[in-house]
Amino acid sequence: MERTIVIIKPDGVRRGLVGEILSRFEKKGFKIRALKMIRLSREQAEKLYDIHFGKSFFNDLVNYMTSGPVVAVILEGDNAVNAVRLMIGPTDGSKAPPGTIRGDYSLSIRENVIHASDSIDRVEHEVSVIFKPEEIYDD
Ligand code: 3AN
Repeated sequence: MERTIVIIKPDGVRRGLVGEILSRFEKKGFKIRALKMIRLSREQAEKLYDIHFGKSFFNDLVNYMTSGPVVAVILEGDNAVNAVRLMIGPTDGSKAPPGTIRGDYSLSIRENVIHASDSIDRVEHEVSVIFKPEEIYDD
């Protein structure tokens, strides 16, 4: 069993999409192993997106990610990292296929509703930025 982390971004929370998005993951068969609403600090947002440090959109990305609460969730299931990336769709909502979360709910490359880790190494890093070990539940 593999785990991944998803973060419903400030636009997703503001627009009332939390229940809809969590419902998709639950119906797909993922188990929720941790879940919390949190306003990211600048430091957390910068760590989360450290691979984009220095890019033209980095500051705007951090400003946006700290602009309101997010909902962070650890999901567990077979092939979780790839399966969840397929469900969220490509980065640019205006190009994401219908049926994906971004394809159904976003027209933007920045305000694209949801983040999901893109590798097992990133899962470990991103989980450590947001969750304490005691906030994660096993069976
Ligand atoms: P993904 O979230 O699909 O893994 P990344 O990791 O390339 O995409 O980008 C991280 C976040 O940075 C995106 N979710 C988006 O909010 C923002 N972003 C990426 N590329 C751009 C861009 N060209 N202009 C503005 N924001 C961007």
